[in-house]
Formats: sequence, structure tokens, C-alpha cells
Amino acid sequence: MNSSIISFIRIPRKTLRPSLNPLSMMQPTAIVYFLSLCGFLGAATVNVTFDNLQKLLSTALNDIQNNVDANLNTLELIRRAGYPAEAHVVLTEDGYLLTIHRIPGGKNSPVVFLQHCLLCSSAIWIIIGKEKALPYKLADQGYDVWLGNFRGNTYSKTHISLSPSNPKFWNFSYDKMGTYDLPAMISYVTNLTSKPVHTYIGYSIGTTTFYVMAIKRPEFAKMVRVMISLAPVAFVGNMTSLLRLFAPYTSSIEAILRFLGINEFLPKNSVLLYLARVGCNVDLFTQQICGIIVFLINGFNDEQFDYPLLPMLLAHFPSGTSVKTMAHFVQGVSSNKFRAYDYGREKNMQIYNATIPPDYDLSRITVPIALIHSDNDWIVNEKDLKILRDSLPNIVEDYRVPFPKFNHADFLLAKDAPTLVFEKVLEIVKNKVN
Ligand SMILES: *[C@@H]1O[C@H](CO)[C@@H](O)[C@H](O)[C@H]1NC(C)=O
Ligand SMILES: *[C@@H]1O[C@H](CO)[C@@H](O)[C@H](O)[C@H]1NC(C)=O
Ligand SMILES: *[C@@H]1O[C@H](CO)[C@@H](O)[C@H](O)[C@H]1NC(C)=O
Ligand SMILES: CC(=O)N[C@H]1CO[C@H](CO)[C@@H](O)[C@@H]1O
Repeated sequence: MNSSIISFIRIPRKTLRPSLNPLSMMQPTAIVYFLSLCGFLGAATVNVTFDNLQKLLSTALNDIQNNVDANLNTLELIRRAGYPAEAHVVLTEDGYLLTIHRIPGGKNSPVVFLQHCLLCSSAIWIIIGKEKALPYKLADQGYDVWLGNFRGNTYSKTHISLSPSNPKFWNFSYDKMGTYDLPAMISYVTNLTSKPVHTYIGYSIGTTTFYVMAIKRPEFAKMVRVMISLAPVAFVGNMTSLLRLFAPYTSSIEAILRFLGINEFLPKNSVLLYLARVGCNVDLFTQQICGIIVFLINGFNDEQFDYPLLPMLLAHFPSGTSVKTMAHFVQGVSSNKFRAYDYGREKNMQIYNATIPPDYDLSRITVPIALIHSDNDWIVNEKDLKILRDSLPNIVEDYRVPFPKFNHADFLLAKDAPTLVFEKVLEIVKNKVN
């Protein structure tokens, strides 16, 4: 059987007028939410033949059985690849303890700081493997490589006084990651190494939060000489991802989750647990197969995704964040603005002294920024990217990935990411710092 059995079509934003009841959508919402945010639902039209699917499944099954790596953490993975690795704990001004990872360089090595995507952790940078991953390439070239971890993910779930079972622990959106986490991590690194950050590389929310920091805490952005934005996310009003579906319901979904006491969004292994609950409840292998099918159906960039990476990916993604962070992004889809969290008119008045939350003023960012983006990114639409580009005063490079189907999730995971993206990154790291 050779016909295409799975085919995902891009949904034009105008046709999205769902009349679904948020409550009945709750469970599928969780999965679709995270898949779509990460661009998986937005992947190019995927054509997987039946034969192909069976082959992929049996390969993946074998791989899971033999996959030792899937059970290792970032530190162990780095060491297994033959590099030295360190973990450092950094305290934020508001009490979170973030564990950040390092592949130390020599005494004079310039510092490169990498910050992960939404629902990711430091592991996302190295899942693609030893000969390919960006941190290893940077280490090979003599850089001192640091991998940050935001509050709420697998490695940063500790606070000096709040337990993760306390809703207050989860009372943050990406605004706080930009206002507190990045300043804490960056000042820790510059203090320890007595050097500025030579290059900051952000991917997805790792770019959003950098912009927030550069606007709200410019004194910390000054510690960074060049910033590279991989799949830059600020304005999201024109995204074509299915995430749009939830825009009309953000406040109700958020309210319901709050009411149910759910403040943490998709912690590690939650997808596997979810699949188990909805009927894939045979054994661990079946759960994992279900997981794989979900990924297949929802569509990676078929030409670029390396299917044997799936067990590793499922082991390290999603890594958890707050419901409020998800809500903040979805607010951006409705408002078409890049602005502070919207609490509703009354509370906005108390918090911002205005009924509408203030915009993040991108024109105040002085750090030189290199943009790296792609045509088929369903999170970062060309129209939204244009607003960002027109707002940033100091763009030193504007590079479009030369592969038309390249999607949001492809930046670190695609087979050809090393040639299509990392080569350019290394070139910028080498040449753009004055
Ligand atoms: C979360 O933070 C907001 C804004 O600072 C505050 O108004 C609210 O009461 C907090 N909620 C919880 C549960 O701590
Ligand atoms: C920087 O290092 C010094 C000496 O180790 C320490 O006293 C100081 O608190 C550090 N500052 C930050 C921001 O980490
Ligand atoms: C709140 O906003 C009003 C009008 O914009 C302004 O006159 C007032 O000074 C502001 N209050 C504070 C505390 O900033
Ligand atoms: C160019 C374009 O179509 N931009 C649209 C992006 O979305 C906002 C609203 O969400 C529209 O106002 C813009 O016209």
C-alpha cells in the first residue's frame, strides 16, 4: 500500500471559528497545545505511507529497547559524548534555583550561552547527537559553552521557600524568565568567568525572554556582546499553527486549570502518562509506540526528521512549564501584540496602572542581534517576523534557512540542521563580535 495515509493541511486562520466547549476539549487540548506550539502540528504536509510507517515503528521500537541514552540527563549525555560537563546552581532574585549546565573551555575561552525552547530543557541542544549538536561544535572550536534552564523545567524545579506543589511556585509567565532567570544566569556566568558573554544563542522562547530582559533589565543585556535569535518569537498574531484554535478560550482554559489546581504544564513524561490514560494502557512499549504515532500523525518535517531520535526526544520533551506561560503566548495570538501578561482590565489597573498591559518596546534593545528564521515556520510567520525585524534597531544579520520546508522544530532536530543552521551560527559567533 503506497497511498498517503496521513496528510496534514495548513489551516487558514480565517476559517478557525471553533464552536467547541472548552471543557470537552480539555484533554486533547493538552497534547495538541504542546505539539502545536512546538511546530509539530505546523509541519509541512506529511506523507507517510503505510509501509513506511511500519518500518519506522519497528525501528523506533528496537531503538527504545536498546536506547540507553534516553534515560540519561543532560550532564550524563554530555559526558557520554566524551566532553567534560559541569552543573551549577544559580539563585534568582525571586528565589528560584536554576541548574545550568556547562561544557567548560580553557581559561581564555570566550563564553557562549545557549537558552532553550518552550517546554524544553538544556537537553534539547544535544539530542541530535555527538557529531552534530551545536554545543559540541562550539566546544570543539574552543568556546566555553553554557546551557541555561528556565524555572519550572526538569532541572529548575526548586525554590528557596516554595514547593512545586504550591500554586505560587507556578505563578510566572515568560516575563519572569526574562526579568529574573536570564539576568541571574548571565550575571552568574560573567561573574564566574570574569568575561562578558561573547554570544547568547536563544531558540524560540529563548529569544522572547532575551528581548524581555534587554527591555526591562538593559544592564544585564549589556553583558552580552551579540545575540543570535533562532526562530525568533515575539509577535505571534499571524501564526498558522493550530495553537490559534485555543486563542478564544485562553482565559476559560486557564481558569479551569487553575480551578482544578493545575499550574504546571506538561511536566516530563506527562505525554506518556496521558497516552496511558486514554487507552494506550498496555505496557510501557505500547505507550511509547502511541507516543510515536502521535508525533507521526502530527507531522514532522518528514524529509528532515531523523526518526531514531524519537525515543530521546520523548525522554526529554516536554520538560514542563507553567500554565501561565502558555496563556501568555496565546494572549499574543489574540492581541497581535508583544506585551506584558494580561490580567484583565481591573487587575491590569492595579498592576500596570492601565487597563491594557504595556507593550515591550523593542526599539530600546541595543544589543546587536542576528536573526535566523525559515519560511515554513508555523509559529514564526513571515508577517510577524517582519514586525519584529522592523522594530529591532540593531540587526547585524538576517538569515533565512535555505530549505523551504524547514519548520519550527527543525532548528535543532533536523538531519541537516548542522549544515543549514549551525554552520551559519558558528560563522556569526566567529565574525560578528567586535
Ligand atoms: C500571582 O501574581 C499576581 C501578580 O503579581 C498576583 O496578583 C496573584 O495574586 C498571584 N497569584 C498567586 C496564586 O500567587
Ligand atoms: C560574584 O562573585 C563574587 C566573588 O565570588 C561574589 O561575592 C558575588 O556575590 C558574585 N556576584 C554575583 C552577581 O554572582
Ligand atoms: C497612573 O496613570 C495616570 C494616568 O496615566 C497618571 O496620572 C498617574 O500618575 C499614574 N500613577 C502611578 C502611580 O504611576
Ligand atoms: C499582514 C497581515 O495579515 N497581518 C495581520 C496579522 O494579524 C493581525 C491580527 O491578528 C492583523 O491585523 C494583521 O493584518
